[in-house]
Amino acid sequence: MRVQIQLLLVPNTVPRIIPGIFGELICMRVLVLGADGYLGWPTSIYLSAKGHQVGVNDNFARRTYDHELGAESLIPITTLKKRVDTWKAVGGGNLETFIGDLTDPDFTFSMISKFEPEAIVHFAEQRAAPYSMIDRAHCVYTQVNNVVGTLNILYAIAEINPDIHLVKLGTMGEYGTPNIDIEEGFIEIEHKGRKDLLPFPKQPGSFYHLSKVHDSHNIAFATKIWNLRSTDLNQGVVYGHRTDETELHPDLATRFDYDAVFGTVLNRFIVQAVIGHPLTVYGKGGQTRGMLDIRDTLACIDLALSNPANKGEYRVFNQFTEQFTVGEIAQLIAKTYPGDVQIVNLPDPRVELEEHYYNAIHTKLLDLGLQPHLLSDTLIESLFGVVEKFQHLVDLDAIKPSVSWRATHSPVRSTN
Ligand code: NAD
Ligand code: USQ
Repeated sequence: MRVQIQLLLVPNTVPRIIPGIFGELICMRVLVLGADGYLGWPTSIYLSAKGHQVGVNDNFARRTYDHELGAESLIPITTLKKRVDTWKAVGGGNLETFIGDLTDPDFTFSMISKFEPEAIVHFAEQRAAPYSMIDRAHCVYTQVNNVVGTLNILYAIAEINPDIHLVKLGTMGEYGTPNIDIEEGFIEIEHKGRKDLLPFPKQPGSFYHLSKVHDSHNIAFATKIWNLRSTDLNQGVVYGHRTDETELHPDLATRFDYDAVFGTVLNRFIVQAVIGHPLTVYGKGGQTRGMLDIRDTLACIDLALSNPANKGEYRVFNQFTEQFTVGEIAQLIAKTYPGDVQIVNLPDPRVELEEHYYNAIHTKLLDLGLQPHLLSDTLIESLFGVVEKFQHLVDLDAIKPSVSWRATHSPVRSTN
């Protein structure tokens, strides 16, 4: 099935059967943008292990935010060069590397011309909601970086090869928390006796989430006018750290953030439980989010690549496996951790509904064959183990929420 579809996607391509370290597969040329990040790195080596020819791009913006915020990944990570060399040394294959900024149109065009991808996986954006809410400059940076980078990619695809399948990381937060079920991208509306299938209304909760909405509109429009192929993956909050490939060598580890700006909620609560810090539930803790294990991020990307969008098709998948309230996550972690765990309800630094209806449909990836890793005691226990190993590196100052949605100048750590 997978083979037939890929041959249909690129009719002039000679099938290349390559032995990957985890089996054999028809090989595609896949360019991963944002490949030095939390999700981009494990995705790159996962696709390489599957036998694809993988190109990797990053401009190290994420490492620069660490310097700015005085924060860093709890689990030490090596440089991209070292990661790429290590991957080759463990038998994982060559990753052609392109260092550069996607907001530079000439760089983006020449990278895509040179690598000649059949598919592009686009992770390369500023992805922290709190970072985008620090002040005017961080808001503008986030929106320019994300929206302009994506526009440059769309133009390059249209000019170089409109057959390239763009797989773009969006976010469930584009929808916000409406008082109705959230559909997968589109909703049928009947208005004054007429019906249409329209984009689901977007009510995002930060300037970062808004940048993803702007991207989605730009991708949908470009796909329509230039007859492109695109998949918008509205992903929920990701947790976890280990993948089959990162486990092969310590230098292949991906980052694990726990600070109040870049750390996502479950990863943060794991660190807090291990170091004996109260779990920082913002507000009432009734905020509900779709979530997924990092291994399912890789599986979803794989499914999207193997089942490409048709010519002229802009499609949306809601990419998460389970939904939880923040309070439920805190309770689950408190119950699972062998030691004593306190939970505090802090004043919510964000402007968001602290209790709300939430039911998001997420069937399209399951229909394509996704077999979710559901959040289990075993997974939580394994995360405790990883974090315990590095707990001596935790910076307590990084845990307290430092960015308020209400202030136009938030007291981030660098300006304290
Ligand atoms: P990350 O910050 O760890 O990785 C993003 C990478 O993109 C970084 O290495 C950064 O240096 C790079 N980058 C940023 N701007 C760039 C530019 N202009 N040119 C080149 N490289 C650039 O983020 P992540 O957690 O790996 O998330 C990846 C994507 O997935 C993001 O688009 C994010 O919005 C989306 N997403 C993440 C999560 C999550 O929980 N982590 C959830 C939903 C969606
Ligand atoms: N929260 C707490 N305590 C904390 C941290 C967070 O209660 O210590 C709450 C937040 O207020 C929010 C929820 O947990 O209600 C999720 O926050 P988060 O920081 O884990 O996730 P979020 O800001 O939504 O962003 C993350 C990623 C982003 C991605 C998004 C998916 O950083 O890139 O787009 O998850 S989603 O949430 O579906 O939009």
